[in-house]
Amino acid sequence: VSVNHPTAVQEESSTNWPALAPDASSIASSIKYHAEFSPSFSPGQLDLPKAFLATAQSVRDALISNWNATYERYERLDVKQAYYLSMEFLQGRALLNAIGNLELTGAYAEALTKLGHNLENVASQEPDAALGNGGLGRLASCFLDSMATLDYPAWGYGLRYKYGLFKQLITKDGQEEVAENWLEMGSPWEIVRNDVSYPVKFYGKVVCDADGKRHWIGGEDVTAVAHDVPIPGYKTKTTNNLRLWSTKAPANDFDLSAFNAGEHMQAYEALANAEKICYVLYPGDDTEEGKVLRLKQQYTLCSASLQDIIARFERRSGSNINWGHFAEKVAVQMNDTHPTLCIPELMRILMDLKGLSWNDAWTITKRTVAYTNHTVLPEALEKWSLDLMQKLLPRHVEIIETIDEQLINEIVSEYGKEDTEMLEKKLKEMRVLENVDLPEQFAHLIVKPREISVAISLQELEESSEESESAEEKDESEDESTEEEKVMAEPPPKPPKMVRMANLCVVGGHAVNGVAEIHSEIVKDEVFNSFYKLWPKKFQNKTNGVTPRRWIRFCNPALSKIITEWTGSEDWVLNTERLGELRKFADNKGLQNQWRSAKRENKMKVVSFLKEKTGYTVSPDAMFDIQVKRIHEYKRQLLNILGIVYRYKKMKESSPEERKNMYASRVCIFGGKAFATYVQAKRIVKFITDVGITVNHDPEIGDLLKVIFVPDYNVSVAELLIPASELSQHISTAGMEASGTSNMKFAMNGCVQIGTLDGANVEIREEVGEENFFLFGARADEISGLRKERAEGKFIADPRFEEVKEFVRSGVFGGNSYDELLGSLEGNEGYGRGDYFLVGKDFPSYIECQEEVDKAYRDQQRWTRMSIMNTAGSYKFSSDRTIHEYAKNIWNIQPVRVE
Ligand code: NBG
Repeated sequence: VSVNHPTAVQEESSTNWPALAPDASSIASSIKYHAEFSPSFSPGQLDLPKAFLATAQSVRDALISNWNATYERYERLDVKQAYYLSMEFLQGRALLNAIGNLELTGAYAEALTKLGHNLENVASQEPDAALGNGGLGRLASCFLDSMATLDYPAWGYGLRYKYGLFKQLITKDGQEEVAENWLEMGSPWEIVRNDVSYPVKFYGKVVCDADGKRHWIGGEDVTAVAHDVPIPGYKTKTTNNLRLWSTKAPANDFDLSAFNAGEHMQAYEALANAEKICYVLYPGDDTEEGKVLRLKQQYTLCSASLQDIIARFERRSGSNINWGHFAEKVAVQMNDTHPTLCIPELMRILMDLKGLSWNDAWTITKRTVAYTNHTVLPEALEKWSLDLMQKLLPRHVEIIETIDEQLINEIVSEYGKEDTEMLEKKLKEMRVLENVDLPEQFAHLIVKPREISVAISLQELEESSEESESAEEKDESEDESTEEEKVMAEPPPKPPKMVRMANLCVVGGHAVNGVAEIHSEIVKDEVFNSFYKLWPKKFQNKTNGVTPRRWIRFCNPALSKIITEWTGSEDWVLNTERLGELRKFADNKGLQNQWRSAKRENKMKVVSFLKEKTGYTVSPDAMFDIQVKRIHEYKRQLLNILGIVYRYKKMKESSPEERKNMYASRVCIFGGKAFATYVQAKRIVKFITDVGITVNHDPEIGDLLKVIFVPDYNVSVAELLIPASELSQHISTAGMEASGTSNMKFAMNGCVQIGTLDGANVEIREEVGEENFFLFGARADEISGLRKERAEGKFIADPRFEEVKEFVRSGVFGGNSYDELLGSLEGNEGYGRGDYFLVGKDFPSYIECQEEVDKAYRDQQRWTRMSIMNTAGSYKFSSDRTIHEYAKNIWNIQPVRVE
């Protein structure tokens, strides 16, 4: 792996900041100034919430001045800019990150001390900006950090949800969700641009004028308003932008006469209707209203962002706009399929508003847009009802239909000469529209359903269709069946017509990438295999990465200090390949001692945190074994907890002496949110907490085993847990986790992993070395065979798996028999999904592997070596490397130094 940073980045340039906040005294004055003149609180005492806000506002001053300089530079040089469109950004807290990147942490700490505060306490006042679910949103945020750090002209575009991801409470009944009002106190980081707003239209109809031009008219309009969040790079003046849209009703939509007539609700109906678009991240979409809202969100993001991008292009072009140059100035990356509407929206604007031909617009769109796939789970590959889309976005549906038609043409010219069966198969699989009849001009190519498909020439085809017509007539004349039989013989209702967003992305984008090597292979070989065969050059891999600033340098100062000392400088924060130098000291006693004491320091923080959040007291001498991620069956928290239950059972069966010899003490920590309507995931949460209640109060077990579910896992909690981790679990069913990114953060922080050969685990294991990774479980290429075997009733469960289930059913954990939960692991498909995620299959190799973990941990020297080797081998997983790859192979953008 070569991680080359442009030379510009290696220069240290940040010594002369604008005179806003260079030293502790002027920072203190700036904070005092903001406490008085940017007030959100009553005058008087500088208490903690106020101190946070005033501190953040003083940082923002520095960010704004850098933001402006960066913006002017891009504007003046008219450079090609990349735009990362994402429905999610999981930013977490910004204060420590911003002052860290500005290299002002020391000065701020000192300034706050002068004001009677402590930086850490002040920083902890900040609510997490959780405008995302998990990996996909956090990846977007890591990317923003790398883009700015590497001086790439690149912006993020997203939505400013009023309520981010819900707050999770853990009660005796499991998870409860509460709205997360992160904007309650206002956000000090956003700058509202009242002068940057665009109309976004829904519903209405399309009319054609005398020249044949299409116009989308009527319907309802909302206004999208820009909120800019400055994104500072590390050790550079470059400060990029995350532009988030909020929606409001157009200026004159308040119905005053209705209000005066006492119809208060009706008076603000339009306002409420517009504002609710950006109310919540992932509104429930089980209802029609929910679906409409979600589609409105997606379209708002695409439409407002593209209008903004196009306006910028036009402005920078001045009087000579050449649309042929658009793709030389603009790259749009779609983070998963959520922003797919970018494709028809760009087409619409170019054709209907800018007057370009279909062909020109299509060429430009394809050269501009690229798509990243983040999942292979079929239920996550978005499809939208064509009828719903037709109502909401009638012009886009016309465009999508034409794209579909073009694609059919291409498929026909590729496969039309082969047998019709093949052609039919390809059309069925590849078309953008699903369950939609072929356009008339193609209808003759395909034999009607239920007729036997045979390779036939056109002439034969005509003959056969004549025959089938006459056969139909004959059927009718001879029809003597009873009414009842007729009803029974009626064809089943037609399946709903859908738009497949992923197919649209693949067709309309010039590049398609997966997010880890194994995932990108699956994308080519399975998910989009037919497209891959048609356009092999489109497909790429971009293994994910995470920012080493937030995920080592700032969240783990103790370890950072040691790395700097042993590698000789702080260079590693930008050039992570320098972490590799730690390898040669992996056995050094001095380094090992320092390493262990840093880990212990971090563990102590978690000990107090757990006490505060859960009431449980845990020992810092025990191994901290962590699984934190969204709760999902494929991520297999159930495998982890069943492994723990098995361990508990065995401990109970042994004498105190045996227990001590066999097992390393462990604190098993879980964290993660279950989607509010995902019942099985919520059962898993409840089960874990139930096990915790029993095990943690068992005096026979004591510190040997503790099971803790940390409530409300988020970015800030991750920043605390990951530096303290010793073992982390990445145990998804092979082939199902596209990449994973926490695995990278854990490795960077010297955490050894137990995992399957899935997602980025594969590459992590390669980099850190097999001997420093605990591998178990079936491989991706075995999974479908294993499922089939299971479905045929050929799977014989390991007795240890039967034993653990039996134990759970016996009622040890509060009298509940967990029928639904355990039922999902049984049977052959059908009932309860027949252990689709193969927990039972991998269980024996998992628990055996865990025994190896215990052995290794008891040899602390060996363990510390493994830990060091994990940090040393993690250099590839910096998002700087990933962003360089996107910049070079997809976006074609160059770094620009802001002087
Ligand atoms: C997630 C995958 C993870 C991956 C992140 C970031 C979605 C749709 N996908 O494995 O499940 O690490 O994306 O790429 O959220």
